[in-house]
Amino acid sequence: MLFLDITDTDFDRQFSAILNRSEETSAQVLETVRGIITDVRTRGDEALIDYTNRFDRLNLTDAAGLEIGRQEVEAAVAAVPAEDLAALKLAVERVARFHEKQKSQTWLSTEEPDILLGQKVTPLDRVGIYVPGGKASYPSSVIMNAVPARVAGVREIIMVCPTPGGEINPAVLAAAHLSGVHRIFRVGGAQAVAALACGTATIPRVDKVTGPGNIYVATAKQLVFGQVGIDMIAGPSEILVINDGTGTPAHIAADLLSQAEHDELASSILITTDRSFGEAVAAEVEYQLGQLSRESIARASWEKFGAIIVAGSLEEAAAFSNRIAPEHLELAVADPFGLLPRITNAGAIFMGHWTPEAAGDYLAGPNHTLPTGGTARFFSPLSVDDFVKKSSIISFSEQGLKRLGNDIVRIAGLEGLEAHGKSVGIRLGLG
Ligand code: HSO
Ligand code: ZN
Repeated sequence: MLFLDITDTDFDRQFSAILNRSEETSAQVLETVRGIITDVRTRGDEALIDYTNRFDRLNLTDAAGLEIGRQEVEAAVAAVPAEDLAALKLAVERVARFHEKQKSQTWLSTEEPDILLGQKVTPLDRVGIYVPGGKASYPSSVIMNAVPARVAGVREIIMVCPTPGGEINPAVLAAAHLSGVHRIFRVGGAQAVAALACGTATIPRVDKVTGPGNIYVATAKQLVFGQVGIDMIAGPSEILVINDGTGTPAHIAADLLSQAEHDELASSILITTDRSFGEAVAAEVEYQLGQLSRESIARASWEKFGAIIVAGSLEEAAAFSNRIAPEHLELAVADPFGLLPRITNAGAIFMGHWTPEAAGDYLAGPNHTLPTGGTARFFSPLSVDDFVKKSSIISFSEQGLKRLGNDIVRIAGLEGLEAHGKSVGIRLGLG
């Protein structure tokens, strides 16, 4: 962990290791993924069965086995303890309610005579949600991807999830069921992304692929982008906490560790105006690390990509945070709403001492799919907007075309595009 003063002369150099921590896509990974995509495109289900049997140690013999049927889903739902199911249900309801507010409407403007202009909003027809298998198979990620798609009005939501050794977390299937996922397939990796992008006899082609995944999945999404839509490419998790010396060091330490436990590459940073508060948090992190079941992941992350920084003022802290553009930003200060206007780059902002980041991960309502790696400078959280597209609407009456026709012809002339001009002229008798 780095303990730095923001005025240290080599602050930027010391800090650069934290900023440049994402995984590089090696040429090897790129080549492997390219090969898998080509294979799925040409051999379809047969390729899917081969890869799934090989990577997930299954014995599928025909493509029908790729789908997780209704009965299996219902059995999983029944296997989830009632209180867990109730918590997932609450999350689904709250996330749905929040995302309802994001819906944009089709509109038509009549502010000019003779001309109607507008925008038609249409849900994507079919989307594919990638859900990782194994340890990082999170029900909350199913909810955060499927619910906005459902709220947007997507007709068919397909989920793909690898089942290593045939195992799948029943809570993931329950979350899919509660969120409105229509079909689920037991495939993962680049082959699953390829199947969603190209379609096979069994897995229908989708319009957009969303959801987190490992480097193979992320690379596959990048390679199929253009053929289908994708959401953002999620990098390792990040949290940045701004503190003014108020609050409880043990609480802040717990929040820092909640991100560190995700991944050895996760980064947790505290910037405080109070050096002794920073020192107390450092001691607390050490103490709490020893009590975590995922200690080795959290410790690796904290040691390499953890930092405590002492700033001269909250203004300085906010400016630093804007430079990092963190995925999660906690304003653990006495007056978080007073500080908020200074914040310009952050995926999600958690206000005050009683809003731990984990609330947003699970059920506050906003999406937990957030821009990472400084991309909060220009990306937004996953939202209903990611599951709709917009068409422009233009409607002129004869009067309208008469009013603007000459200028259309004039601009067509500037571009040397005579046929454009004539398409107007022929209507208006301009010769
Ligand atoms: N914090 C993660 C999302 C997550 N947390 C899922 C727990 N489960 C996104 O950065
Ligand atoms: Zn999390």
